[in-house]
Amino acid sequence: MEMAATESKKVLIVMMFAVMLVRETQAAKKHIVGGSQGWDESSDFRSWASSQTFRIGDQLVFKYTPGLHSVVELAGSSAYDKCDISTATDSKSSGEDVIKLTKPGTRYFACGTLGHCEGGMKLKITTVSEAATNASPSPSSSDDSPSSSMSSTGSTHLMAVLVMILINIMLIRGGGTS
Ligand SMILES: [Cu+2]
Repeated sequence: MEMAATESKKVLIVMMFAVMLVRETQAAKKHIVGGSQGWDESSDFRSWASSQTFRIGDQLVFKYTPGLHSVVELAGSSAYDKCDISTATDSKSSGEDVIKLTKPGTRYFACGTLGHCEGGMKLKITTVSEAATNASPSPSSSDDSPSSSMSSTGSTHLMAVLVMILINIMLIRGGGTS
């Protein structure tokens, strides 16, 4: 009886860890726009955006030297294509601007400094709904190797399977000892 009790305690602890890990993989992420280069003219925002998965609850963080750049949110795709900053719906200039992604859909950002948007400082991101992320997203084309797309969704699935196995073990042991 004592053996069984400590054994199921161990299983419980492992299970709690597994649940925490699953939670961790689904937790909100902070996306540093442009990666290590940040919100800068030298960054390639198109390829950066395609390397990320934006989920509801995630945050965009624009890091730059205040005064040199700014962040404006544009109304739509035509303003984005034309770099029409006059349509800006929101403007930020702190140098570390945080934008929360609250709903699915596409959002458009640009630098408010004259000429910078035309020079490539613009960003288009699409936030996916939670349901869409579970059904493995297919980020566009070339640089998406099968192994990299497997790693995030794969580990989440693995953890889910592990939790199921552990729950089964618990139930079997519980049924056997009582
Ligand atoms: Cu700029």
